Amino acid sequence: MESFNTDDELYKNIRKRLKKDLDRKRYVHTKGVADVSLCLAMSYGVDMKKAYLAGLLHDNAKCIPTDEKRNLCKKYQIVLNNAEKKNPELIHAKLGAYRLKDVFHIDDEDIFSAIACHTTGKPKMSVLDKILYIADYIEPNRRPLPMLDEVRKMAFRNLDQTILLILESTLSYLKDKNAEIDKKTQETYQYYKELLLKQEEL
Ligand code: DGI
Ligand code: FE
Ligand code: FE
Repeated sequence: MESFNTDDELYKNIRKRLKKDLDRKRYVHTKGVADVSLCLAMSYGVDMKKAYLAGLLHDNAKCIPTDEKRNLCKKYQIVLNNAEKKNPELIHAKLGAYRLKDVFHIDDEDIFSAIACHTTGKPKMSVLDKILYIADYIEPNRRPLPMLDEVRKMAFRNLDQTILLILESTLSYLKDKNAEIDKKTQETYQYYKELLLKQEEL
């Protein structure tokens, strides 16, 4: 097995850069997500290095001012959908994925995918995609969210069931707020609901 150590220069340099680019709260959240991604990777047999990097880097674009986010999307030729145009808080996922190679010199399709879909999810997520999506929700420093205790317990038992719980909770939160629901969020919910129903029928 390839050696892994969170004290390697690679991770130290990334943390140093993130500490500069993110506000204090976001930096603490980021370290929480990286640690939980690592635990889930151990539990589900995923590459620890990829899981730790995905966790560390998932919100790398979060604290960029909105106008600059839009300019950077043009630079990377990122096409924004309607929900992203109306809700700029969604942009940091795709933008963060494109900055991986350019800013952090990480060229890895699996990490790119996990970061690009970490806010909305997507149908047919890889195990790494699921781990990051879940770690973002359950990391220890998150403010109390609905169903958090159940979601935390489920995370180490069944990834798909956990994804569905998180999506249910997110959709009901967004509906309460009257926020525009990204097509991807709705599609992901539908996909995992049907998948779990089919599994129950077996
Ligand atoms: O970046 P984080 O705060 O750690 O978490 P995140 O990347 O999941 O982003 C969370 C925000 O994104 C939260 O304010 C809810 C919002 N969000 C998630 N799905 C949708 C959404 N917002 C809209 N408008 N539509 C969605 O489908
Ligand atoms: Fe995020
Ligand atoms: Fe996050």
